[in-house]
Amino acid sequence: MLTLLSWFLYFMLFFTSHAPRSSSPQWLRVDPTTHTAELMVIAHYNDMNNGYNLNGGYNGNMTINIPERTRVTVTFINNAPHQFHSLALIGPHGLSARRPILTGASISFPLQGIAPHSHAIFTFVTPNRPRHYRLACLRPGHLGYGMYLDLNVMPSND
Ligand SMILES: [Cu+2]
Repeated sequence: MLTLLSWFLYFMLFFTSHAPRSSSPQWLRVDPTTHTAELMVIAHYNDMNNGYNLNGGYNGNMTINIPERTRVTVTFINNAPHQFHSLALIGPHGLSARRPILTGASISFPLQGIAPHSHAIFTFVTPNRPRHYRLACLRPGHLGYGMYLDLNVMPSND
């Protein structure tokens, strides 16, 4: 009975993508000893928000927390059937960003995006103090349609 309950909770945690304000540790691996992290972000992960989502999140209803002073390697996958999508780290407000807010924190051509069923990898370093950001698709119109997650840089313990 307990096992059944565990499986149910596991299922809810990993496959329910429309929970409001969810934090998403399953997309992130952090190694505190080397100050590195690996983050996976999938555009059009499911049909939420008509596919204009990142890992199933949109309109900032999903939050990714990363420690300060960490080198983050982002693997971005476009799972959309037809649409180009992109990914960039931007500031926490507004819908008119056209470039990443930190050096290196986007795919090569964020306004253009990458083709369906392709991927891109980029790396950036989080600042040495807590900050609020968004991870967003910068294809024209997509940010305004809600294609962004919240990303918080958190204090580390050392
Ligand atoms: Cu997009």
